[in-house]
Amino acid sequence: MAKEKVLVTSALPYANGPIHLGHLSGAYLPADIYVRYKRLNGDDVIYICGSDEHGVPITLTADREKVSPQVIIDRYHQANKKAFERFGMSFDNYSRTSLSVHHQTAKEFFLEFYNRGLFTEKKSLQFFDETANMFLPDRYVEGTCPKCGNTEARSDECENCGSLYDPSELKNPKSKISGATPALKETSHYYFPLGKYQPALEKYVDEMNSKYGWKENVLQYCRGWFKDGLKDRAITRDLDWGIKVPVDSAAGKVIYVWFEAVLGYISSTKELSQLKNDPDLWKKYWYDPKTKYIAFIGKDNVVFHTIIFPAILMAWNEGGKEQYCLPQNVPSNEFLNFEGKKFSKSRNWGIDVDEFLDLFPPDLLRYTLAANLPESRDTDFYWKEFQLRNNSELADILGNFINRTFTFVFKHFDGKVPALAKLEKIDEDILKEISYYPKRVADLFEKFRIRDGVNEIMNLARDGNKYFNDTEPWKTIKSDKERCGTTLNICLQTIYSLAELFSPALPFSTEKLFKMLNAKPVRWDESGKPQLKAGHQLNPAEILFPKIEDEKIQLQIDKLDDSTAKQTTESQLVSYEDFMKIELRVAEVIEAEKVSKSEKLLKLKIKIDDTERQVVAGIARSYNPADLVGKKVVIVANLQPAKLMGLESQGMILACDNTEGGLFVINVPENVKSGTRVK
Ligand code: B3M
Ligand code: ZN
Repeated sequence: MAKEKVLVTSALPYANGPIHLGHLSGAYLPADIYVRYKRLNGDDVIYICGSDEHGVPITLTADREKVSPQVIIDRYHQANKKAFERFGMSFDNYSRTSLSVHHQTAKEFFLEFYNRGLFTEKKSLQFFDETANMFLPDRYVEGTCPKCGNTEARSDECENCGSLYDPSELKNPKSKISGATPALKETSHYYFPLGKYQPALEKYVDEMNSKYGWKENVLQYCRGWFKDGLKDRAITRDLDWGIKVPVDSAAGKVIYVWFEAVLGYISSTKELSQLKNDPDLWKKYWYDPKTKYIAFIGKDNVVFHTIIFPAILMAWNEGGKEQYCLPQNVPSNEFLNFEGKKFSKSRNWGIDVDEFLDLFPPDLLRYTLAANLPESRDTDFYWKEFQLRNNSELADILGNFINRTFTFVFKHFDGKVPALAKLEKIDEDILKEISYYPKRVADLFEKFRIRDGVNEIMNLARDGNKYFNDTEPWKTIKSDKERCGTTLNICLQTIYSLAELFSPALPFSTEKLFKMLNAKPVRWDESGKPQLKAGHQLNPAEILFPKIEDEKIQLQIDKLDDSTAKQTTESQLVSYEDFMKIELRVAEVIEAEKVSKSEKLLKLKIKIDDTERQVVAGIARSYNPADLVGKKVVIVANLQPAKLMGLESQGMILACDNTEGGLFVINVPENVKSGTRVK
C-alpha cells in the first residue's frame, strides 16, 4: 500500500485526576496500537496528545481541595504524562493547554472569527450562585436532564444521552459550590453559528462515512444532533480560569474550554515542531488535504469531534487562508466498566494506571484491555479475567509456544536456527497461514477493529502450538533430525511473525522477544515471510509471561470490598454518644489455632478481666497462632455475636491492613491490664 501521511490524536485528558483503565480503553490504547502498526507499515505518522488544563472540571477539583487550579494541573499533568509513559504510550508529543503556544493558537482562531463578524453577541440567563457571587457554568450545576431524565446532568449537557440544551431547560438545578438552587442571571456571551454549518457538516459526515466507514455509534450520535437541528453555541464563559477572551469588552470572561481544547491538537503539534527545531513540521500535517487525520475519543466526546471541531475548522478554511484537514475518521469507543460498575473516583471504585503498574507489567494490562476493548458496546474489567488472559492466553498459548520452541532449539541445535529441508503439506499449510496474517490483521486495524485484530494474532500462536504438537519434534529428534530441524525452523519463523504482529499491542514483551530472536522488526507486510536464516544464532529464552497466582488477584478483589465498606462509614459522622456505645476493651489472648479450610481465620480464646470468650479473627495470614498467645489486643466487647465458618465469634479484634494485604492487630502497651476500656 502507498505510504500514507497520518495524523493521530487522542482526546486530551483533563489534568484533574489520575488516568484509570477506563481512559486507556477508550481513547489511548487503541490509538497507540494503531499508531505502532502504522509506523511498522512504513506510513508517515505523528501521534499527538496532551493535558486539557482549563474548564470547570479543573476549577471544581481546585475548589474542593482549596488550592489554585495551577496546583491541580501541575500535579496531574506530570502524573498522567508519567503514567502514560509507563503504560507504553508512544505519543510524539504530550503537550498541555496552559502553554503560551496554545493560548496564542486559541486566540488566533477566536480573533479571526471575531474580526470576520462570525460570532453573535447574545444576552442569556445563566446560573448564578448568590453566596459565592459567581456564575455557574457547565459542571458547576447539576440537575435533571430535560431529555432523558438523568439526575446527574450538567447545566447544558447530559453525559447520559449526549444532548446539549439551554441551562434554563435543566430541571432541579443545584449549585455544586453551595448546594443551593442557583438563580438565573443575565450575562452576555459570544455565540458560534453552529446552525449555519449544519448543511456542510451533514455533507462532511456523509462523505467521510461513505469513503471511510464511520462507526455506527458515532453516526447515530451525529444523526441525532442533525435531526434536532444544530443551534448556535456560546463559546465564552464567566470564569477566571482559562484563556482570556482577547476582546476588551469581555473582561472576566474566558474562551469556552471545548472551543479551545480541540485546538490543543494543533498547538501540541506546533510544540512538537518547536521541540524538533522544524518550525513548519505541523503545517505538513495540518495543512495537507491528503493527511489522514484520525481522532480517537471516548463516546462522551463525540459531538465535539464530529460537529464542533469540524465546524471550527470549516469556518477557518472559509477565510481562504491555509486549509486545515478535518478528521477523516473518529473512532469512538464505548465505556469500560470495572467489576460490573462505573469507574468512580469519589466512590473509590476502580484502579489508577500507576497503582496497577506498581503491581503488574504494562503488557499484561495492554493485552487484557486490548482483547476486550469497548468498541461496539460497554465492556468490563474483571480481575479474574485479567488473571485468566495472562495465565491461559499469554502464558499458556503464546509464552508456552515460544518457550518450548526455544528450549528445544537450544537443547538440540545449539541455539541456532535449524535448516529447512523438504517441506510436507503441514509445513506448507502453516507457512501459507503465516503469510496471510499481516494483511488479515492490518485489514482489521485499518477498520479500527483493534480488539478483533489482537485476538486474531493470538490465533496464530494457537496455530503454532498445534503445529508443534502435530509435528512431534520430541519424536523426530530421535528418528529424523533433519525433519525435526525443519519443523523447528518453521516454529521459529512463526515466533518471528508473532513478535512483529504483537509488537503494537505488547511493545515491552516483543522487544524482549526480538532480543531472544536476535533480530529486528521488518516492514509489517514482510513479516509474514520467513525471516530467519538457517544457522542464525538465537539468544537464550526468558520467561515472558509468568503466571499470576490466585492470591495476588484475590488481594485486589478483597481490597475492593474493603474500600466499599470504608465509604459507607467514612461518609457518616458519628456523635460522641454513639462512639461511646462501642465498648472497646483490652483482652489477652490465651489460646490460638488455625480454623481448618480457611486461609484467613484464626480461632482465639481471649480473656477480659476474668471472663473468657471465643473470637474468630481474619489475621491468619499475618500471624503464627503460637506467637499470639500472651499478646494483648483491643476488642469490640459488645458486638453482637456472629458465626464465621460455623464458629461463634463473641467480639471483634481491631486490626489494620497494610498495603500488601496483611492484617495486624493493634499493639497494646505491656503495662495495660486486660479488661481496660479503650477510648
Ligand atoms: N478533556 C474530556 C475528557 O477528558 C476532554 C477531552 C478534550 S479533547 C480535545 O474526557
Ligand atoms: Zn440526558
